[in-house]
Amino acid sequence: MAVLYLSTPERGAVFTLAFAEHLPEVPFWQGRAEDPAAVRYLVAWTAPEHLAEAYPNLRLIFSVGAGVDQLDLAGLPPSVRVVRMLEPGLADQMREYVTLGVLALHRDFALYLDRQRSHLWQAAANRPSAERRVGVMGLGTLGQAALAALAPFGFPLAGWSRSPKAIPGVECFADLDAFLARTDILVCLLPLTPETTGLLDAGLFARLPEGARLLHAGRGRQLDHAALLAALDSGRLAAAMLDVTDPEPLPAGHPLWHHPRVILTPHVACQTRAEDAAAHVIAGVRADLAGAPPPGLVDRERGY
Ligand code: NDP
Ligand code: OXD
Repeated sequence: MAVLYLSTPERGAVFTLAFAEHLPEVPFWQGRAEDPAAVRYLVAWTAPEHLAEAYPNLRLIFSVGAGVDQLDLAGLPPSVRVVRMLEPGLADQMREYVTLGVLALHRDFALYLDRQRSHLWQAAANRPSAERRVGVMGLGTLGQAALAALAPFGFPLAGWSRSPKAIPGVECFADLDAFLARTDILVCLLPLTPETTGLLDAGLFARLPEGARLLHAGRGRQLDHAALLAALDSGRLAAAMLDVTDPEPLPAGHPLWHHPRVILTPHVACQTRAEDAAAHVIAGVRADLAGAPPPGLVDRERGY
C-alpha cells in the first residue's frame, strides 16, 4: 500500500520529508508509481485519465486545494472517495482576504484608485459600518472564518447556506431572496457545483439593494462576467473585487482588466502551505488506516 503524489515538485519534496518522518511505514512516491497496483492514496489537483485501470486499488484522492470542482466527481470509480484540503492556513488567509476586500469595498477603494490614476483629489462620503450590511454566501470552513474576522468592525452580518445554521452575531438565511435584499456587500465563498454555477447573474444582482458591492473568492464559473459588467455600468452594483474569474487569467483586453470600479487579484486569497498540507494528508491516511473517515471527506452526491 502506497501514496502517489502528482503535484508540484517543490511541495512534493516537503511531503516526502514529512512522510519519511511521520508515516515511514507507508511508501511515498512522487511523480511515478513504482507499483501502480499498490497505490491506495493519490495526492493531486486533477485525476489522471483511466484512473480505475491505472490504479486498481485506489481508495482516496486528496485534493491539493480546498475546492474539488476540478475533479470530475461523477466520473470517478464508485470505490474512490475524495478528500478536500483542510489546513488551518487556508482559513487564516481567507480571513485576511475577506477583511481586506470588505473594507476596500466599504471604503470605496476602487473609486479612489481610479481617482488617483486621474490625479483627482476628491472625497466621497464615508458610510458608518453599522449601515453597511455584509452577507456571506457559503457558511462552511471559509465562510465562517471570514464572518468571525469581520465581527469587530460593526457591520450587520448575515450568511446563506444550504442547511440551516446558528452562528452567534450572524443572521443565518436559507431564503436567498431575503438574504440578498438585506445585503450591501455580498461575499461569495461557495463551492462550484451544478447548483452554484452561474449563480451570480443579472437576476441575482437585481435582487440586491441598488449600489451593492460584490467580493468574489469562490470560483470564476459562479459569476456571469457580462452580467457583472452590465450591473456595474448601470450603477446597480457600485464596485466589485474578484479573486477568481473564468478563465484564469482573463484574456488580454477583457473589460474587467481595466474597469474603473473593479479590483482584480490573481486567485491568491489562499495558498496552501506544503508543510500543513502534508500534515493534513498524513492525518487522512492515518484515519483511513484506522477505519475512520479522513477529515475533509467530500460528499460526492452533494459535490463538495
Ligand atoms: P465548505 O465545504 O466548508 O463550505 C461550503 C459552504 O457552501 C457550506 O456552508 C454549504 O452549505 C454552502 N453551499 C454549498 N452549496 C450551496 C448551495 N447550492 N446553496 C447554498 N449554500 C451552499 O467549503 P470551504 O468553506 O472550505 O470552501 C468554499 C469554497 O471556497 C471552495 O469550494 C473553493 O471554491 C473556494 N476557495 C477559494 C480560494 C481562493 O483562493 N479564492 C481558496 C480556497 C477555497 P451547507 O453548510 O449547508 O453544506
Ligand atoms: C483552493 C483554491 O481551492 O486555492 O484551495 O482555490
